[in-house]
Amino acid sequence: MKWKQAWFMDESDEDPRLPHHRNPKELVPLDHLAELGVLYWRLNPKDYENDQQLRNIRETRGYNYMDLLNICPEKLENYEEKLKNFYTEHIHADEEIRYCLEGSGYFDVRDKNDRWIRIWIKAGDLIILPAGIYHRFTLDTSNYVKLMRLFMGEPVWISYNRPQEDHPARKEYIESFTKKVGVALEAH
Ligand code: KMT
Ligand code: NI
Repeated sequence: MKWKQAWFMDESDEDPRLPHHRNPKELVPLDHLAELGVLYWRLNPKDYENDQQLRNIRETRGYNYMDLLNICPEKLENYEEKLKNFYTEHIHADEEIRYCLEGSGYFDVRDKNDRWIRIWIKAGDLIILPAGIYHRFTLDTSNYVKLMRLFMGEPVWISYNRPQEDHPARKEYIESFTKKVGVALEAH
């Protein structure tokens, strides 16, 4: 599938729910995201309770925990405060796994040069952010998303706001790049 759903963001402080494309647009290919450790699957969100593909991903990666999160004022307690926290740049000690079942929204992740990449998530998109990557989330102008949250074992939802350069997960994430470069050099 051609990846048309990620782009480098402009730095304007307009409404975060707007796309924030640069002018001209700078799309980001899927393999660039994979280099950052961001993984992506396109699934069928209609019958997610019986989806074999989802089952396989969950089994392979050990995601035994699952819950659903409706992000709209009627269904989410402390809606404004939660949205504010989601959009504050942070990391986690574990992967962040989100599967969009309805609606849409933006995950922003920092690349190796500290630029924001905006990833547009719609129904059927499952995304995994690695532990230690700086990121944030906002709704788009549709103002609604229904997400499945997956986790390995007992879920931990603690966010560590930037700066976190001494956090073990951050250090490990940064090290994972250096290691990969090391391996690539040895292979030559
Ligand atoms: C988080 O940690 O929950 C986020 O980064 C927000 C995305 S899911 C609403
Ligand atoms: Ni997060």
